[in-house]
Amino acid sequence: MLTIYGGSTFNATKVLFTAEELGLDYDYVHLDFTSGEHKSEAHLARHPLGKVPALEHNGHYLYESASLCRYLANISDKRLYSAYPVKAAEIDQMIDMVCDHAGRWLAVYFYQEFVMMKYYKKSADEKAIAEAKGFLDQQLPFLEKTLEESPYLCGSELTIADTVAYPIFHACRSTSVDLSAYPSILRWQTALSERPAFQRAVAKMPT
Ligand SMILES: N[C@@H](CCC(=O)N[C@@H](CS)C(=O)NCC(=O)O)C(=O)O
Repeated sequence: MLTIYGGSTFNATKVLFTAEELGLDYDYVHLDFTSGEHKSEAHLARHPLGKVPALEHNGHYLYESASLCRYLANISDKRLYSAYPVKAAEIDQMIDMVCDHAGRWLAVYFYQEFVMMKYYKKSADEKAIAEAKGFLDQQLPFLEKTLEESPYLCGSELTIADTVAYPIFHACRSTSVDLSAYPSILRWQTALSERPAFQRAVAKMPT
């Protein structure tokens, strides 16, 4: 029995997208942040910090979105991942690279221009946005070059590097992040957004 606990956030989308691409049979439980469901005793037993996503599989609780995606691939004969240590390490390094660098700064845009405005009715902190833009200007050219050379982040096939990396790019479509200088990233973004598995994943989340 596999259950994914999520909320309306790009980190939960990563796990649903991966599960859908793998064709897994799972239940999805959507936690309502506004009523504090993620801080309930029941959810704190699944995630020590009361965050999403979290996963329950055969009585085991797991959390951290990229680790969850890797786990789902591992229980699916390593599909979207690799049985070869070097290839698996290349996929892992791309996940870390995107999450720790470009993804981190894209998340600043999402937080400042979407979460702050929608949930806290506050305007974006322009200094934080300028800092994020400065780092993205340094980091996005690497992703552009990678995607110029191959259709996906780790070569010719979709991997969990893509299913983990893409949701923050998708979330930032409603922000002022400007990707017009990066045609290969835009091509990758469109291709992933059109995947039926991605569309099924986002359809599970109330807006
Ligand atoms: N590194 C974690 C981040 C988890 C996280 O921060 N989740 C946010 C939503 S994107 C959350 O649950 N926030 C609610 C809270 O912290 O109260 C992951 O990738 O799963």
